[in-house]
Amino acid sequence: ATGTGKSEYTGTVGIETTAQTGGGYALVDAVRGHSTRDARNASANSIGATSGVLFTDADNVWGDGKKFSTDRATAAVDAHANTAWTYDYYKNTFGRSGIKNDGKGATVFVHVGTKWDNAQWSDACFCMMTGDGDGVTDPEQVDLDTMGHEMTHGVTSATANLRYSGESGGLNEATSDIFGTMVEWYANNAVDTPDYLFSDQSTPPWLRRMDKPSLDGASADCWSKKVAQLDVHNSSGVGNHWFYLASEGSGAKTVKGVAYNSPTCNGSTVTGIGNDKVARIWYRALTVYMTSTTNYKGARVASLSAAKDLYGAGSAEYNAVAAAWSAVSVS
Ligand code: ASN
Ligand code: ZN
Ligand code: CA
Repeated sequence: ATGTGKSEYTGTVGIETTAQTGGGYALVDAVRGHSTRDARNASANSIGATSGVLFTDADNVWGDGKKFSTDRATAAVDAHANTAWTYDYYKNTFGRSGIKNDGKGATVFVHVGTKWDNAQWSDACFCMMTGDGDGVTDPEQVDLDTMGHEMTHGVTSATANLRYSGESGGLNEATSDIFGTMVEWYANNAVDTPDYLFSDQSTPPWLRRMDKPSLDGASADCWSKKVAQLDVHNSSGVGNHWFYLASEGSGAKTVKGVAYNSPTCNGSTVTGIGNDKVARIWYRALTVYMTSTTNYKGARVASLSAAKDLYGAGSAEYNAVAAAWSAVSVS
């Protein structure tokens, strides 16, 4: 069935629901396999696949469209719809049927914890968990790039399985930021104006950005030996910066109304090839060439192997990938 969702970030949206025997509807997307549950404020570390309660509704009209809503279904509308966008991005771009490519959907939890200003993926429950934000400036953490980021952690686990520490951890995080961003570009203005800002709707003005990651005060723009010591959400900066440079090129540029200014670390000028191609290259690198211990040097090799497969050695695409890695000091 198709329900009407009054989302907090996207206005009124169609959502895939399931009619229940005995009447009413459940927040189960039978097309993509995910279901959305109210964690009832249980903490993230206590949640299992069947924690909380499945959202149900009598008339298939869900939520009230407000941020920080007292209607608990509102955040569920965004989480449910944005998980569907993410599934569709992987399916329609790469032919991937869900996180494990087996057609099965994850469980999605909203209202995790109390004022938990975060979201996460768990392999253990095959579930995504989202909190309600800080209750002041940050609303519920259910916007599209956030859901894309968390679901991508599941995809990474099921493929390269990049270990979540050191440089491989930074690559794991960058992969989630890259595909979280690409889901936003895939959905286009149906959800939000696409950008290279991460978590800009739920953590305004943004939590991380890809043109110059160091603008967040902690992320790395350029590779150095020190990068492995950073938190994985900051060593990701090198990979995010590479992705931006390979996509859009270096220097100042306004894209869909947002002003970016991406410096290179080696004084070079990089010309971008567009984020669709870079994402294709990264997906192939992730699913064919990277392993749990891949570091930044290895990611350069993996993405060049992928670019060679897709576009040929010495192609403009291959050369842009190489130039962007050199521009973030990975050679
Ligand atoms: N939002 C964070 C992430 O997905 C959560 C965490 O670090 N556990 O990376
Ligand atoms: Zn993450
Ligand atoms: Ca964004």
